[in-house]
Amino acid sequence: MPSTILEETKGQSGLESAVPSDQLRKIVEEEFQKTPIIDMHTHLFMPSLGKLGLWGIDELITYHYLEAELFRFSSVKPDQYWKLSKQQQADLIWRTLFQENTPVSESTRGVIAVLNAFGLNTTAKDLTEARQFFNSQQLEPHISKVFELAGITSVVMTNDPLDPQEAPLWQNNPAPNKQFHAVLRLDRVLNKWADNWQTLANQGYKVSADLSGNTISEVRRFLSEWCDRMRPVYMACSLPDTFMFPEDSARSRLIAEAVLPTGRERNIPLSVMIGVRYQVNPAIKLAGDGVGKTDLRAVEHLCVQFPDNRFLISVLSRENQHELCVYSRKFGNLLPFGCWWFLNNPSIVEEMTRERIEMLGNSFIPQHSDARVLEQVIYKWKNTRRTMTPLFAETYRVLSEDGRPVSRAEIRRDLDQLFRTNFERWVNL
Ligand code: FIX
Ligand code: ZN
Repeated sequence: MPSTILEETKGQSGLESAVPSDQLRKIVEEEFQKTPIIDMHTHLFMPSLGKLGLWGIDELITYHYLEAELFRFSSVKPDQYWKLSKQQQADLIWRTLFQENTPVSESTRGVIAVLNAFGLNTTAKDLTEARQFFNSQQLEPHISKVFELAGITSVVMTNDPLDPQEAPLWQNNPAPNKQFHAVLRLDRVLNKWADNWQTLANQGYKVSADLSGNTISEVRRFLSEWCDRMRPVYMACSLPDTFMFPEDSARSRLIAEAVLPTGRERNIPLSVMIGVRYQVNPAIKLAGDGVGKTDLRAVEHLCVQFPDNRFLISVLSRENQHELCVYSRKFGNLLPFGCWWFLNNPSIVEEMTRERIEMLGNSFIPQHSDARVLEQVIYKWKNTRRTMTPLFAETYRVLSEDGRPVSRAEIRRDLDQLFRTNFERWVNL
C-alpha cells in the first residue's frame, strides 16, 4: 500500500505535443467531460435497498436545501408545511421558488438544469408534465441514463447500520451493484452513544452505556461484522463544530479503541466531516443544521497518534479551509476532499480548489456531490465541471508561462487522478 498518494503516478508522464495556451480551456473541457468520475460521498442507495433511494421530481423539489429557501420566501410556517403531502409540498415550493420568484440560487438553478437535461419545460405552471415523465421511468435504466448525463461511473453511498429501515435490508443480503459502493456510517454510534448503545445490544452485542466490560471488543465485533456485510470502502462520521480529539468522551474512546483499530485491521480509511452545528432550527428538520468553525487540532492529534490509519477529511466552515490545507501538507495520511454542503457554491468552490492546487498540487479530491436525490448528480457535476474547468486551464496556462507546457495526456491523467485514482488508491478500490 503506497504511504502517500503521489508515489504511484510518477511513471505516467512523458510529453506528447504541448497544448497551446489558447487551447487549454477547450482541451480541459473536453477531457473533463470524459473523466470517469467516482462520486465519493452521496446519500444515494443502490436499487436493492428499495425505497431508501430517492428520485423523481417531488423528491428533487422537496430537497432540504430548497425547504430552507422556501421558509425565506413563504409565509407558510414549518408546522403547516409538514402537514402537507409530499406532492403538496413540492407544488408549494415550485410555485414559491420557481414561479413567484426567479430561481437564481444554486439549489433552484440545479432543478432547472435537471429538467432541461431531460427536455422538460423549465417554466411550466405546475409539475404535471415532470411527474408524468419521472413516473414513466424504470429505475435501473433511469440510473444508467442519469449517471451518463452526470458523467460519473459510480457513487459512494452512506449506509447506517443502526437505521431502523436500512439495517434489516442489509441483514437480508441485498444484491450488490458495482455502480454503488457502501460506506459504514457511524454518526449514531459515535455522536449519540448514550441513545444508541441499546440498539447494538438488541443486535446481540454485549455493550454498556459506560463502555465497561467487553464493550470495546464488542463494538469492534459489531464493526467487523458490518464490514463483512457491507464491504464498505471507508467508515465515516460527521462531527460537530465542537469536536475535539482526544477528549473525555465515549466518542473519543470508541474512535481510538474500536474504529481506528478496525480500520487498520481491515485497511480501510476513516472519513470525518467536521463542523456541523446540528439542528440550530429543529422546526425545519434536515434543513435545520448549521455550520461552525472548528478547532482542527483534533485532526492534528488524530493524524499524529494514528500514523497507520488513513483519513478522508472534509470541514464545513469556510474559515477552516486554509488550516486543512496546511495540515494536509504535514500529514501523508490525510486526504482532504470535497466542497461540502454550504461550501458547494461556485464562488467558494473556486476559492477552495485554487488554494488546494496551490498548496497540495493534485494530491486531494476536489469534489463530491452529496446528492440525496438521484438526478441531483446531473447538476452538481455540471456545476463542478463549469466552475473548475477555467480554474484548471488557468493553472496550466501559468505553468506553461513559467516554462513547462503540458500535453493532453497529462491533463487527462491529472483529472483522472483528482476525480478517480486518488480516491481508488486511498480506499484500495
Ligand atoms: O453529514 C452529511 O453527510 C451531510 O452531507 C448531510 O447530513 C447533509 O444533510 C447534506 O445533505 C449535505 O449536503
Ligand atoms: Zn453527506
